[in-house]
Amino acid sequence: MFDPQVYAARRAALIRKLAERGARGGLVVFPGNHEAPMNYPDNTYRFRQDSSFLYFFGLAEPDLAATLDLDSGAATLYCGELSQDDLVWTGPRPNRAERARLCAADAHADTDRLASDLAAATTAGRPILYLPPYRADTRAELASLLGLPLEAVNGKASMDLIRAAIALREIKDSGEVAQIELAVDRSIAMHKAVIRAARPGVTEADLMALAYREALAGGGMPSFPPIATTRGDVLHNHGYGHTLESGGLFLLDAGAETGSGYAGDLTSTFPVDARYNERQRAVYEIVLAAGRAASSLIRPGVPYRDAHLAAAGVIARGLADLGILKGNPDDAVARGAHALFFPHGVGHQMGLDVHDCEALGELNVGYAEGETKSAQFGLKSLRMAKPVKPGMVLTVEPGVYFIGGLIAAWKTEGRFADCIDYEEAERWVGFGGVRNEEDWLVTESGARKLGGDFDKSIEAMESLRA
Ligand SMILES: [Mn+2]
Repeated sequence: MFDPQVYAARRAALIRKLAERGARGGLVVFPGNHEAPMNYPDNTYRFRQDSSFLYFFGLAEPDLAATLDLDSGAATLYCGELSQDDLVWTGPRPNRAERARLCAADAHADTDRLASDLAAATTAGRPILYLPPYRADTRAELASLLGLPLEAVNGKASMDLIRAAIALREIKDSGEVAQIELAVDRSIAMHKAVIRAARPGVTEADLMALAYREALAGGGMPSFPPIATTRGDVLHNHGYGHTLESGGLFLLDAGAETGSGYAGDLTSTFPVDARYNERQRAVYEIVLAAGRAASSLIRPGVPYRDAHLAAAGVIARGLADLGILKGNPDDAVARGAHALFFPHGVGHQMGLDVHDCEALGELNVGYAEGETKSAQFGLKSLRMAKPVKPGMVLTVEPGVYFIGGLIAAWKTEGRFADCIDYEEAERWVGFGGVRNEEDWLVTESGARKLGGDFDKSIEAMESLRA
C-alpha cells in the first residue's frame, strides 16, 4: 500500500472531477471483491481485489466496502470485526480501525451498516453512484443494497463516475510508475528464465512453470494467465500441452503483478533452436520495426490509433517484400487486408489491471468521449485509439501470424484477392506467429520504455539462447 494520504488525495481528486462533470452530490459506493469459489465454497480462486477499490482505498482483503460522501467529502470503510475463528484460520490481521487508518478513511462501521446507510441516503433523495460490476456476486449485492432488479444494475452505473475514475487512474504518478516498473522488471526476469531454458523436448508446461516461479519468487503472481505456446498463431492459447520441436518458434506473453497490484505485460518470440532461421528472422525483423514505428509516435496529443496504423504500415510493407501482399501496402492497410496477418490492436493501457480500467468499459477507456470503434476486422480489436497524455502507460505489441483457418476462409471468400497472394500465404501456414511486446510510459516530451535492460534484437535474443 501507499501512504494513507495518497488514498485521501485520490478521493478528493475524484470529488473534484465529479463536480467538474456536473454531478450533484450524493454518495459513491465502492463494493470490494469477495472470495470466489472454484468447486466448493472453501476452495477459492486466488483472491484479487477490485482495482478501483485498490486505487481509492488500497486494501487488498475480501469482504470490504466503502462509501465516499460527495457533499461532506467523508470516506467510510465498512468491514467486519475479526472473530476468534479468524485468529485461528487466518492469524492476526489489522482490525477495522487500523484498516481505516491505512486508507485514511474518516469513519468506519460494521458491514451490516452499509445497507441502512444507503437506504437512509436513498430516502433523503440523494443520488447513489457506483461503477459497473463485472462479477455476478457484486451485481447481486448492489441489486439488494439499492433495491434494483438484477438486470438493471449495470445500466444504472454512473457514467460520470466511470469517466472520472478513468481520468484519474489512467494518469500514473511517480509512485505508481515505480510499482509498474518493478512489475516490468519482474516480467523481464520471467521472460529471460524462459528464453534461457527453452530447447527441443521441453514442454510448454515446463516453461510456464518457470514463468510462474519467477513471478512468485518476485513477491507477486502473474498479472494474467500467461500464453506460453509453440502455436503463436492461436492468439489466446491457454493450453500448455505441446512439446517444443526443432524448427519451431516459441511465444511467451506473460507479466508479473506486484504485491500492491500493478502489472507488467511483455511478449517475446524466439526459435526453439539456438538461432532464428531465415523465415523466422524475416518476420521477426518486420515485427521489431513495426514496434519501433509505433513507439516513436508516442507523445502527448498523438492518437494511439496513429501508432497502430504506423505499425500496420510497416507490417504491410514487410509482407509485400515477402510477396505475401500485392499492390500498394498503404492501400492494403486502408482497406484492412493486412489484418489477415495482424488481426489485433497495437496495445492497451496498463496499470492496476493489465488491460487497465477495462472493467469500466473498453470503449470508455480507449476512445475519446463520443468516438466510436471501427467495425473493420483488425481495427475492431484496437483497444486504445485516443490521444495519449503524459503519465499514461501503454503496451506496444505488434505481431504477424499465419492463421491457417483464417487464410483458407478468406481465400474461399475471395476477400482482398487483389491484395493478398493466397498461394504465397499458404506456404507460411504452420510457421506460427511472432509478437513483441514492450511497456512504455508517456512523458511530457515523448515516451520512455519501462524496465531494465531487455534487448530484443536477434543478436541479443540469440546470445540469451546460447
Ligand atoms: Mn498486452
